[in-house]
Amino acid sequence: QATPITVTITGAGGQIGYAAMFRIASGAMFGPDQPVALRLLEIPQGVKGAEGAALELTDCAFPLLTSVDIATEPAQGFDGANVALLIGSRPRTAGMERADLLAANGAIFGPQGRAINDHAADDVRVLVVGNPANTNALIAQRNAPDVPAERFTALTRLDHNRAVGLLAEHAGAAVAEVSGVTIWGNHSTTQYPDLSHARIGDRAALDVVGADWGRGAYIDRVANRGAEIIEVRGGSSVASAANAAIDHVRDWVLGTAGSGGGSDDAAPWTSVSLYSTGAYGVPDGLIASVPARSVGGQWQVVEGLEIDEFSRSRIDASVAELAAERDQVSELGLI
Ligand code: NAX
Repeated sequence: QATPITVTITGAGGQIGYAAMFRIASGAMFGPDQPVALRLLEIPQGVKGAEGAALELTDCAFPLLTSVDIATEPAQGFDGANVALLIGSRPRTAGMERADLLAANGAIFGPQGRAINDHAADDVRVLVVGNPANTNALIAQRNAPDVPAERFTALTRLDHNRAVGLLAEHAGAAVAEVSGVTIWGNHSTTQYPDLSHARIGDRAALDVVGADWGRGAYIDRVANRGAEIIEVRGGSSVASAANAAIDHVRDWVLGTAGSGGGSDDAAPWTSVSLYSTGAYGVPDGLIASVPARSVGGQWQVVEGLEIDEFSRSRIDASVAELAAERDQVSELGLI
């Protein structure tokens, strides 16, 4: 049997961790032939939740699950991690000042970045889910100087999947017919769900749905979908967030679905918040959402897309928010 892949899940006693771990253990992340070892990292208040989940994992008798370890120290939690899902964070609550939010997350993602740097496996891949996800990923990355920067990513796959799902629903088309959707920028309400290059079957998506909707109400609907879920469900997105995290890591490790591992112009892409090296005018070092394919276990930004004036201004606005967040955490001495 193959060597197990060690997956560390932070915030494993919480909702998204709970929704993710059973699917990971069942093979949804790496396929039906790849064993996994789980490490659940929590703070003391969350340990009972992780312990309870671990009991249930035993009761599933997953053939692919080789071990479950629970830790409260990052050094132990990230020891030998091949994949790190950073889900636990301090999200914004009502009345919280931005500086307090960023400082609280600096206190989480700085030490976690250092522990990943010192203890994770050489091939570690990091996905930050906990909000503010892009800037938390930046904090972790800047605290892990020995890990290649491109191994730090943040989750905008949920936004991408929402964008695909809502487009298909509106057009009365099958999800499988939709391609070429991109989420640009920050995982926040400034994000830009871009249909400029999207297709439904063999037609341009904007011709099918009309630019009034595709560049109007659609953008707001996708960007505010999290709030819509909270309003209707009475709680934030959980299963869809866990699903997106699994999609993100699966595509990263195994290749973008349907691309056959190739990087030809026609191959499908997804949206990933990646460490920028300047593509599409995103300043170096920001972790921003871009269109990307995974080839040979590495993300590659889709090159050469034409960006019109409307798209340019929307991308720039969201990227400006990321730059402002970076400046704030820098002023706070967190990076
Ligand atoms: P929960 O509050 O259910 O769980 C969070 C867990 O993290 C808790 O058990 C807590 O004890 C633990 N935790 C806190 N600090 C920790 C630390 N330093 N080390 C280890 N564990 C720690 O939240 P849940 O619904 O699971 O959401 C988790 C995060 O995902 C939130 O920050 C949320 O805002 C974010 N989301 C991000 C999304 C995205 O698309 N990027 C979408 C869904 C979700 O809103």
